[in-house]
Amino acid sequence: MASVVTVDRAAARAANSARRTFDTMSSGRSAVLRPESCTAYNGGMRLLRFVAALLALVTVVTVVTAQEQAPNRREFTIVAKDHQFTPNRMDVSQDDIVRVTLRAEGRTYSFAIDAYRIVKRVAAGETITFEFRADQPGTFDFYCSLTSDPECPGMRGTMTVKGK
Ligand SMILES: [Cu+2]
Repeated sequence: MASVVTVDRAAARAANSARRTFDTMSSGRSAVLRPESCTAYNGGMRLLRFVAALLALVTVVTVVTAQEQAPNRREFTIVAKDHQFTPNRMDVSQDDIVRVTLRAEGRTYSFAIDAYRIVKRVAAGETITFEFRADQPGTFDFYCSLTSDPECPGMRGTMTVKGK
């Protein structure tokens, strides 16, 4: 009889121990009974959640950064003819990449924007393309900087760069 009691007590202790382990595991949201690896399992889940949160944060930061870094591209085709630019307006936003295709008809013209240090010459009948970043907000004249014709100073257009 004595040995049976001992076995019963041992069994009861084991059952109590298992119940405590189960209670501990059940107190969390995921009641998974894995007595031997309980601590390691919880630690693993915590690490996984941390890594997932970190990945989400990195993704958000990457998307925001990409949006800030990818500039808009704006294209304009301008014809210089009879001492006029057509069209004679360019409306862009700050930091846009502005690509200008400029064609000269009848004679040689140029296209200059002082504040942007731009002077481009295009020979009669030819087409040039250039681009620049509109990094300065404001309103700027573009004009023909050649001095061979008296009409040149009056050949003007306007570029408006809307600030961020
Ligand atoms: Cu001119």
